Amino acid sequence: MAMMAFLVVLLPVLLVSGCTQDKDMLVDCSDVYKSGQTVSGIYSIYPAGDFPVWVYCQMISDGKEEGKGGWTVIQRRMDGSVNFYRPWNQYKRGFGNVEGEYWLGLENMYELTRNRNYMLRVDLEDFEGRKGFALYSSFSVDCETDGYKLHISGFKDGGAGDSLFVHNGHKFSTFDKDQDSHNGLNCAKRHVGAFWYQNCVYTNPNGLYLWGEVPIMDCTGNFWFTWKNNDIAGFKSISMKIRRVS
Ligand SMILES: [Ca+2]
Repeated sequence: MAMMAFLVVLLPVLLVSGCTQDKDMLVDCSDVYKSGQTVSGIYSIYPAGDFPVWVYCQMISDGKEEGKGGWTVIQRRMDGSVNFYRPWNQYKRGFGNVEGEYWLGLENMYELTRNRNYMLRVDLEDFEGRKGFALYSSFSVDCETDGYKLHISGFKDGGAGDSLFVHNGHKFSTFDKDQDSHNGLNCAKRHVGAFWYQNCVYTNPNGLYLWGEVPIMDCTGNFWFTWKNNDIAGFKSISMKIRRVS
């Protein structure tokens, strides 16, 4: 029952008529963490200040500066339970299950990052249990009319290398909205995913989940090129999370 309840939680929930909004509304997991919630789990946040959005907050406080505070998980793959080959409107609004695999939605990412500074961390784990990550000191997403263009900078290596640099400055593409810079190809269709494709891809976090199998067509899994090349059986888990920088 609990899982069913969370299947629809990414949709905006109407506030009860007559209720006033809390002026200390929690915008993201950084706020949730600061409010005293230091256990990782599902919380509601207010990216645009009006409607609540359920999200998984990863609370890391291992003492290292890069790990401190509450991270808002914006993308997560972990078991292949959710289909990520979806059209534009779903990538815009978000989909999935916040207890497991989900995409927070481009509009939410835009609302969060439009007036605030965020860092981005991408965590990867392969099917042999090896882990790596990539850290970026700055992350933001433009508005829809600008194609939800990606902006990242300040890479710091956590063993995975920088596979996002080729995607920096590019618009988001889905199979039904080709905004990539490859004139002869629909990168989302070719790589069976949706991403800030350039010409086309160094990483494909929203590609096929392969359960450790080598893909039938190369470069269609959820790979991260600078750690392992495109032909591998994708990653067991890959997640993208952001944390506010004051
Ligand atoms: Ca194209």
